[in-house]
Amino acid sequence: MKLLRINHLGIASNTLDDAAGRMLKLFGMEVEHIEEVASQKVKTGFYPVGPSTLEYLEPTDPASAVGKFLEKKGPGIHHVAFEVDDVDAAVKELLGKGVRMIDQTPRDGAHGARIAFIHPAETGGVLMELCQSAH
Ligand code: CMX
Repeated sequence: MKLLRINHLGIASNTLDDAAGRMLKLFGMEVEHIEEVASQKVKTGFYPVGPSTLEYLEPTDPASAVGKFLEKKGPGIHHVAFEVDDVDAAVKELLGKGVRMIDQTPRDGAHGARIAFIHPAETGGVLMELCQSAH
């Protein structure tokens, strides 16, 4: 597979309002898009930065992946997402190498993307996402 770019960095935040206040104060940036990903029990707020994006994540349930992360580690970088042109092929390639995937098949993410997570135990402690954009 070829990693095309860093599509986004996911940042865990207690609330999207808190993130919005910081982005406005620091960089004069307003949120471009807010979307709830019900399957992940998370609300996302997107801030484009050149060819990439910051994706703030607010848990809608403390027992969700982001809720547990916040409880354990506090706010901060949660995952890095790489753009690929064929996420199905990329996941098959990794499974073929015996890599521990959180998602054995890609699933729907925010912005109509199809995504799959690699377990952080495989990556040196960073949660990595493969992402195929809708456009
Ligand atoms: N980055 C790095 N390590 C992480 C992590 C993260 N974001 N989240 C958890 N971990 C680590 C923990 O520190 C822990 O490590 P140790 O065993 O060394 O202590 C280990 O993973 C297990 O952590 P846990 O708190 O017991 O959590 P779970 O095993 O229940 O789940 C994980 C961990 C990564 C499998 C789970 O968070 C997951 O499935 N994540 C993928 C989905 C996701 O994150 N969704 C939110 C974003 C959705 C979106 O952007 O659309």
